Amino acid sequence: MKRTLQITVLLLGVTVGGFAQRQPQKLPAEQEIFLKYGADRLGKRQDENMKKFRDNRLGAFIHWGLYAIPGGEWNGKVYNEAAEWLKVWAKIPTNEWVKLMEQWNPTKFNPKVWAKMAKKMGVKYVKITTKHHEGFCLWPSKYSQYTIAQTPYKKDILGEMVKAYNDEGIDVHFYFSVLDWSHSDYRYDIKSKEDEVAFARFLEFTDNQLKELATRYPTVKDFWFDGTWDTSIKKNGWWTAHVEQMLKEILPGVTINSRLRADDYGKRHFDSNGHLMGDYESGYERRLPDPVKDLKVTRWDWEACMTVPENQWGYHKDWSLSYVKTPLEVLERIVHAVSMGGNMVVNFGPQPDGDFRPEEKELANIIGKWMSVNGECIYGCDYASWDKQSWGYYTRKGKDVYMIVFNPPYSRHLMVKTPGNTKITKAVVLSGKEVGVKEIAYNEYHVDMPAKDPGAPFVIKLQVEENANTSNKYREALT
Ligand code: H79
Repeated sequence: MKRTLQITVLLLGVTVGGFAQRQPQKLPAEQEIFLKYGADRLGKRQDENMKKFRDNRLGAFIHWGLYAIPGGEWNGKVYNEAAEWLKVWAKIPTNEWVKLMEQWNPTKFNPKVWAKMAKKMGVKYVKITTKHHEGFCLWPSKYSQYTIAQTPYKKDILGEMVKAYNDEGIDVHFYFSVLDWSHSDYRYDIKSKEDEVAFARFLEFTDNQLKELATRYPTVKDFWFDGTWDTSIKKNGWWTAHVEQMLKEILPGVTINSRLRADDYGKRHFDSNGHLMGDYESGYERRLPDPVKDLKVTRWDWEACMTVPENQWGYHKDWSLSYVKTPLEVLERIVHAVSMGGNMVVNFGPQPDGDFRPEEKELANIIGKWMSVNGECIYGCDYASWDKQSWGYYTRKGKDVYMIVFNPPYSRHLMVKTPGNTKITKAVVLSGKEVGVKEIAYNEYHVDMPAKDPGAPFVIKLQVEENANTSNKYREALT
């Protein structure tokens, strides 16, 4: 009774403010409700593993599964929607879909080439779909009949990838879909005793697969859960907390995304008291936080992920069906994410033959070239908390502040406003020359453009002198 009343107060509080669509803010402790399966901590994790996750900043997603074979086309019809959901769009029964396993033979697959490509692109980690919604496992799971072991390829392709990426010093993260279209015990909701029994079996099966992944591949650094939005899972919030604990017992230090979690009341990502569950927020899929309204994102770790076409994660034959972002547009999103204190993961959907499509190779190349010159404004960098300027974004690492210029002004003066008691003492273009800095008013500077226009986004590193008493307050916008 008391609990119900408290929840009502909480919900009212959130809607009356007119921000029903936003995450509830932290409540005063006395108004918080008791949760058995809510947040495990307040604030960011500060251990070495989390620090590494955060410092990596740039990652790549690999969406590879049976869906790569039809590539968005079924019985001569091309579906424009996400290729990895084709089974749903074309209403293909599981027994027919899994026959695609007979065609899984990626003759051009070379994990060393994949790892070198990632290394050259400058990504510090790769998130691999171990099992997407379709249920096909890229590892020889002993709990499923739909695995790589039952294809002509036979070998443990996930293991080959893990080894190759690790050999290049790249962290491996596992994507895992709880939702499994191939499993007869999966339930979208629990409406009967029979559902309850079947779903309990399904959760045990999932535990077994996760334990299998965590023990077979002990170098995995992170689990990124997906397919956790159904009512059946929301009614079993206890299980999501259990999974996180179970994985952390097997792999101390492993990081886990918020999308796994649901609390006692089925509230996801953020618990009923407004606290983040899991280690980092993973709701930014194909979008970024709003730089003005979402200042709060700097309070927790977060990671965004993006597709290159509008919404294709798995391989789709025809990218002309939606707008394809240019490498510069992808780069700008990477920089924007880091400037707001987050990570960015760029998606790749390898072809069924094991090669990457030319557009993705070119993208990796262009990003890599830029990162090789300018990577120091990305890796280990964070939100700088300086006033947003229209020429681009700021990032910060310790005492260094980086200006990442995407829109140079005709005036050729880059306006910089520094926080109180902060002086700019020097400005240098990365892998270039020093540029002029002029103080034009109190805490206002003009930083010069490089003499020769770089013709591409460039980075200026600022050396600053701060009064020890200066505290960087939050401003009106992120960057
Ligand atoms: O793996 C990629 C996507 O396939 C997967 N996540 C990324 C990383 C993803 N697909 N869809 N979604 C995430 C969002 C889910 C949308 C849903 Fe629905 C809304 C699921 C249930 C309601 C749309 C409508 C899909 C089914 C019904």
